[in-house]
Amino acid sequence: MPMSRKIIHIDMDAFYASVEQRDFPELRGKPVAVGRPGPRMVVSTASYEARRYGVRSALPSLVAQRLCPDLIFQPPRFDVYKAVSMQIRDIFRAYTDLVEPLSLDEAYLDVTQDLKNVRSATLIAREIKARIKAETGLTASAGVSYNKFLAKIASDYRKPDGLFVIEPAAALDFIAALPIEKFYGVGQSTARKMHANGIATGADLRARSEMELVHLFGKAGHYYYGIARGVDEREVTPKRERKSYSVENTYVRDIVTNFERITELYRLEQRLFGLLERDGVSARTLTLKVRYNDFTEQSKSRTFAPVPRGFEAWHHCTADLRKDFPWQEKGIRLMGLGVHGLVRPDEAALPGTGAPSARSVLPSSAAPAELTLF
Ligand code: TTP
Ligand code: MG
Repeated sequence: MPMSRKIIHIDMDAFYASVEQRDFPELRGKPVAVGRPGPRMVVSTASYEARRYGVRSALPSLVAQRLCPDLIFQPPRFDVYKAVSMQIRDIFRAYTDLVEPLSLDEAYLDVTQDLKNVRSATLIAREIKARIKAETGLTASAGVSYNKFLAKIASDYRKPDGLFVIEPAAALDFIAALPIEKFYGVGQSTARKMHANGIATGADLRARSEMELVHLFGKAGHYYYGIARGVDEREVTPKRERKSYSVENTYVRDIVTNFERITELYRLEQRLFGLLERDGVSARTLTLKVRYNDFTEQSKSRTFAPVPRGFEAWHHCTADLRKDFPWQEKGIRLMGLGVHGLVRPDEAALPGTGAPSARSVLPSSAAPAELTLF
């Protein structure tokens, strides 16, 4: 069984409706449908209060009104949903490069190696949920497992505001008990066909041979055969070009000597510049962030020209930047190193941005969004 990956699936709860209830307090606690009333209209989504009446996505508005006479129709505000979507994606990208958005309100994250060195996918999911709540006022549900299929099912399992983990050892039993309607990728017509063939649960599905499933369902049969056994090798494929790279580390024990500071910084350099190398990109601006044991924070950036290339060049830049930090008589709790102003290979011929410049010490709250990670 593949056990090597850590995948999180995050999905916002009653997304459009929750945004409306957030922005219009008079809608809170009420049955709300996002969409327009009247013939030929459909409901985009419904608040949990409205779902109790059977109102849900894609239901004709007339039917929804009949089911719930007190239903409040709220016209959609896509620009606001889009803005929230960008906010949550920024939160995801603080933890990993591998973010695959599926729609405005959901995404897969591969956190096998996370940028903050948290290491635990469950802890990351918890942190992400808390940050979404703090920064947007909305709740999300998270599923954690070792592949996309299980992570997606897990995020749905404890909605709303849920966090559900399917550990590798528990996966097979979990799948066996699952009604096939719950399997992602099994639509209504496939579900009917499965029932007609005596397949009602994951256990029933697992009892069938791959040949039989391919015979019944064509190419999808291979996928069904795999997921019945907890096997889903699909990768998390990021969709957007990134604007910055950053790594950081929180230390269990404060760093107190200059030697440790340099060694730990060197470790961060290896991680960060390794990522740049992997992706074949360079950058103009380097930022170093330090958090001390009294929770004060210092962050400094320098822009270099020409654009540094290769580990050696970056190492010299980091050493230069380090000189901007006067040695403090307090222990260091966290260090972060990052770059922005990315230069991709096809821009290599472009000149840099002029002479090196140092920016003054920034409180982290004043740093641009892509630097707040440090
Ligand atoms: P979903 O995540 O499917 O639904 P949801 O977030 O509203 O509710 P849940 O708590 O069950 O996740 O879809 C996200 C948004 O996409 C939803 O708020 C509105 C929009 N949407 C439509 O406009 N039409 C549709 O048919 C569906 C399914 C969603
Ligand atoms: Mg949702």
